[in-house]
Amino acid sequence: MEKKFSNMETQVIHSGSQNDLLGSLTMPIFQTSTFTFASAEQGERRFAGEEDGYIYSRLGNPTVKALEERIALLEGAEAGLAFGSGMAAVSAVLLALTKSSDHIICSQGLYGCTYGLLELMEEKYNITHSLSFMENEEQIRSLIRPETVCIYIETPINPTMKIIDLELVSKIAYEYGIPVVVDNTFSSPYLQQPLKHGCDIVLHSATKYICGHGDVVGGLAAGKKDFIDKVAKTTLKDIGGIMAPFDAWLLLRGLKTLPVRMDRHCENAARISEKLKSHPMIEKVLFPGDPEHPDYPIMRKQMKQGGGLISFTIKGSKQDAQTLMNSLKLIQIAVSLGDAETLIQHPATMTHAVIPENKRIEMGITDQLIRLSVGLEKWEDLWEDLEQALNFCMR
Ligand code: LCS
Repeated sequence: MEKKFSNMETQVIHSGSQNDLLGSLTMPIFQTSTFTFASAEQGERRFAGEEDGYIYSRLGNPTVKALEERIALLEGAEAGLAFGSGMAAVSAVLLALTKSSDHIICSQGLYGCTYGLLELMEEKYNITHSLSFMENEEQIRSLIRPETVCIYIETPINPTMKIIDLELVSKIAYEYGIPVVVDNTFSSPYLQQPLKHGCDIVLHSATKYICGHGDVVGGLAAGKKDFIDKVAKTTLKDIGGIMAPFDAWLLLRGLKTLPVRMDRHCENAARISEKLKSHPMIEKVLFPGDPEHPDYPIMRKQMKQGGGLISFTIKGSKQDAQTLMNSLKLIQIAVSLGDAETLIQHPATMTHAVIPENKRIEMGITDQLIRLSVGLEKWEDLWEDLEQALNFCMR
């Protein structure tokens, strides 16, 4: 039985297929690799697509399907799909959209491994890409070529926190019949629903806010049923980056508290951003929820709140950035984001180290840039830790 609700706080708990088996409150974990057929003929019908039903867990699994239905509803999409990692989702979607010698337009700033994938696609299949901040119509139009097959956006951009105007991009892309893919990892569907702004496909590293507890690596995609079915039957099924049932179960559990967690992440980040701005060791704070952030008006248009991530540059060198991180006592040094624990990382030497230095600098990722994923702790405790570390660096 499928239930639909209009408020996300209720949707994250009740929407999608409900399990009726034995009345269990939560979806069971269907920890099985394969499904038996009542007869050889039934197996034939299922493979031929003439009869609904499960076949083999790489082609579909009930626990995973419950998550796929839920992400589709949360993103306002026709269908959803789960993957073994965010990168499995990114690669399956990009490979489904492209063929050899095509061209992709991307945001000037991408997660390091997404950039690595684009380089790989160019090297192996001559699929080229152009990077742009997409600040106005001319900038976007000037990059569109006959062989351009998609526009791929991160917003907010990891880790520079620039915001791309989704309505502007999708309006132009629509004129040319080019699909717009949005990596919505930094916002989660609670803060931003790209399809409502005219975009076509939405992706997540579910490892982050969707999970929320730092214990799963997973990916999700959502969009039109035709496209999602195509990915399911090709670049997911045949490349094989599927999600395990237990991970889907953990993500369904994590999703239930997404709105509650996001409100706290956002509030904590806003408090910390204000405090950071007034510290003499800080050069610049990059936080989309700050009214002084240059993209604040676009953020207000398409996001519910500014998010839980803050990047900032310090006055000093790479060594000073590392000293600052090493001086923290509560905040932990780790990549990933969106967890209950506040995490700090140095993009130039960690998440974005694979990007050549000149390209990295063009994106705004300098040695002085530090990214903070603000967790769910009491914000005063977080600030106390940051302040003592910043003060230590100034000595
Ligand atoms: N997209 C974005 C925006 C990401 O930040 C990441 C991972 C991915 C896709 C890939 O997802 P994964 O395969 O790891 O689930 N971002 C990371 C980060 O910023 N720190 O560690 C991983």
